[in-house]
Amino acid sequence: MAVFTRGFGGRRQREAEELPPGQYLADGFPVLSAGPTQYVDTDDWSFTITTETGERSTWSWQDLLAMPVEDVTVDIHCVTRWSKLETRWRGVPVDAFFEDVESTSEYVMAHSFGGYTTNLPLEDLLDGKAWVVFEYDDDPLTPEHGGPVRLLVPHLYFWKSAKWLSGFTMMPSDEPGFWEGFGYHNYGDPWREERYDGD
Ligand SMILES: Nc1nc2c(c(=O)[nH]1)N[C@H]1C(S)=C(S)[C@@H](COP(=O)(O)O)O[C@H]1N2
Ligand SMILES: [Mo]
Repeated sequence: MAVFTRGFGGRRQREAEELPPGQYLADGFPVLSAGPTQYVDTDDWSFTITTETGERSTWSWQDLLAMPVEDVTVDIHCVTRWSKLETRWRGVPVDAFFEDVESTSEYVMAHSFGGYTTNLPLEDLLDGKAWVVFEYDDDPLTPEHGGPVRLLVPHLYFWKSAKWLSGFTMMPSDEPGFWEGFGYHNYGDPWREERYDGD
């Protein structure tokens, strides 16, 4: 009981002090998708990085499971103002995919099954800042939350964490993804409240 009370107090403390500006703590785990939920079998899933020269590297579900896996506990922040603290994921750091990819491009377009896209600087995906995840809270990632595999980029607003991830295209110059083309901020740092174009 004492442990529970202390833990709860700690969480409340975090809520007050550690939410980015304009965010509130979500109840549960909201689902936000611009289109219909995609149902992709692990047998049909693959992830392809296409470079500026057209070179392609592809990983199957089996390839993914053979890669170095990490457990990560991170806070996530949606531009619609909900945040969730200490969410638990399992996946492969994006760095591992780039070990065998040769590219001079500094920008990445993440692609999803279903057609969603979002753009990111390559450096925001590397050095342990982003993961290709397939479990949430010790269970396989559900289709609603982007399973079998989604991108996780917790230091940016959650629209950058593409659900139903299918690939990266390397871009020599930056281009807007889906929401970025509809007026969302190009970069999306929650601590600077970069919600919309011009913020
Ligand atoms: N493919 C795809 N990925 C997506 C989206 C989407 O519509 N399609 N929505 C984004 C937005 S705006 C948010 S807040 C999160 C929501 O993830 P969740 O439904 O798991 O909470 O997914 C992001 N990734
Ligand atoms: Mo969002």
